[in-house]
Amino acid sequence: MSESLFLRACRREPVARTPVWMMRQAGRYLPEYQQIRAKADFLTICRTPELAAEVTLQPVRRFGFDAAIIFSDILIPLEALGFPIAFVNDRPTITEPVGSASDVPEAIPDDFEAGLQFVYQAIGLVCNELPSHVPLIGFAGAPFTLGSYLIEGGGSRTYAKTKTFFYECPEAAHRLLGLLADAVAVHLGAQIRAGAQAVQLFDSWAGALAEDEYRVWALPYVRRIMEALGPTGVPRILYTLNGAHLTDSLIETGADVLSIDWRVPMDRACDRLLPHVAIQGNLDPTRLLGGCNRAMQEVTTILDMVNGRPGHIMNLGHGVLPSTPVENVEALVRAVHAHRRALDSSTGSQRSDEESCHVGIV
Ligand code: 1CP
Repeated sequence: MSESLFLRACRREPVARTPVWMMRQAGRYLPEYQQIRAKADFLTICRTPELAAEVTLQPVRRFGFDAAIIFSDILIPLEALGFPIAFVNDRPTITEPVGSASDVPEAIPDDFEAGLQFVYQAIGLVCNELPSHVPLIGFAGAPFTLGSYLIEGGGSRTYAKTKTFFYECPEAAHRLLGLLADAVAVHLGAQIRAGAQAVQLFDSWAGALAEDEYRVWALPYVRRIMEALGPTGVPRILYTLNGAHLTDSLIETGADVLSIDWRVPMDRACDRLLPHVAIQGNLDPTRLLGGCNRAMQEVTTILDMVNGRPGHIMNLGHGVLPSTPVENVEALVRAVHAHRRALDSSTGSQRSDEESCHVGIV
């Protein structure tokens, strides 16, 4: 398994070609996911190990990605912490949000891990099926992002309730974030024991924080999780949307890989980050909405900017959009593979423009 391109890139070791996978690679843009989804709602798929395992494997089979990510959701562990979740019009909702200091649980429930067994079982099933060179990524939400869902009761544009809670009840807010950090460390540790060979922490909404606030409300808790997982030796990936202003702090978290969005060009990101961490990213998911030649060109532009430096994993800057044409995802993977061939044949960074959009992935 040490031969996995993905794991080698996470460790900034040289690779024969850039590994590629996509955030939200299992999901609504895939017809085979839609077929399962027509018979089972989203939470049922998450809670049924056989279904979760099947949808995890679908994109790996179809596209030949270099990593799988377990099908679940960042909100799933919140239920095991005592906060029921529901999807209303496809948007996540916390039915009993945190509104006051007394709503913050005193401790992680004794049956927290037991309540998440379906995730660990799904991981076991996936690991039995994956080819040996394709590792499985486990994941969880980071404390700020999870805390914002708990306090807002769902998604938010301004995080007004979250920030009000932070400012008015700072002691309870820190207690909540600490509890979430410990729970996430337990959940990720259990995923690793079940077979996950890398973990990704999604701090999707932490980009809403100015750097001084990030250092108070996010950094200590992300670092606590990274430190707890350090002894496992598995690569720890940290994703932050809109996080370019947080770069110094993100490096300080102790993550092995920073997953970045598209707002900073890849050549500049490489110069700044590669001395410290590996980089995952950074194609804007909306750039997969045009034709497939365009998708391939966008990928080639990013790979040219990396210019063969070790420590890059090709990915999107945020999750794939449900309206993305499947052919464009095929084109993305093909462009990454073609870039290797271009390098192999010493033709510099020229890609094979003549490759048709309709050739399947092998
Ligand atoms: O079928 C459906 O209707 C459900 C759509 C869906 C899917 C496929 C949701 C609802 N979650 C997921 C799966 C999911 N979520 C994965 C699976 C593995 C994969 O990548 O293939 C992962 C890693 C997540 C992580 C997740 N969930 C994040 C972090 C990443 C990100 O997108 O920023 C967040 C914020 C969530 C919450 C969530 N779950 C679902 C939705 C629509 C949302 C976002 C809601 C919002 O904007 O607040």
